[in-house]
Amino acid sequence: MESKIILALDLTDYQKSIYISKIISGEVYAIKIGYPLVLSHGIRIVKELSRYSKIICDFKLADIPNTNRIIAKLAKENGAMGIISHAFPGSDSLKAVIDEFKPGDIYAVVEMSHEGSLEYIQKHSMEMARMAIDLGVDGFIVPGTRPERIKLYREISGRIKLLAPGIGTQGGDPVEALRAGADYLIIGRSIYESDNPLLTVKKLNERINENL
Ligand code: NUP
Repeated sequence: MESKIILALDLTDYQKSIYISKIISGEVYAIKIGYPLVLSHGIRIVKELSRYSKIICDFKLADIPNTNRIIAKLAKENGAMGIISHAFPGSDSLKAVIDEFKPGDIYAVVEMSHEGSLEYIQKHSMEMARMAIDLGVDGFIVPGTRPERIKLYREISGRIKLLAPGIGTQGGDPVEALRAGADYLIIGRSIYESDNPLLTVKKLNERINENL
């Protein structure tokens, strides 16, 4: 069975990131990289890691359409298969990402996993989700820390994939998030900071397969 796990590789160490990507790629659906790795080693790290795994660029695009477009183009040119964009800057900004990055997968952040997400983002999350569906995104980032919210997104999302971060270190439970309707789990520290990342992922995959 295909793994439900997307490894969040928030490292700055080059050797460690290559090593973990190599050993873990066969056990995860994709690897998500963001500013820690790209600011440390440049956008070429996307190309390099895409030799081992599908890469999702977590750039949380939140700019005017033109700037979003330029960044989406860089991610695409360097081999990313997916990109994460914020929805809150509005439909024109998100549409710019979609137009530039297709046929790659575009995932829109509609609600975040941390506490601060309740202050502003969550208040408009359903509106943002509907806007993103209308524009044709492929998936949403939904909070793995709040399974009851994942259920709501599942109800309105149809074919749209739900990717849930916040599992493990932030307190979310993998099986609960998947039962609530998540398609994939984004997991970082509880894998790459463990003593044996490969064994940790294998055990997670086993637990998921046994409980779904
Ligand atoms: O709402 C979000 N929460 C979140 O943790 C949206 C995200 N993109 N993330 C990212 O998921 C976060 O930046 C990190 O890369 C990963 C979770 O990592 P960890 O808490 O499992 O270490």
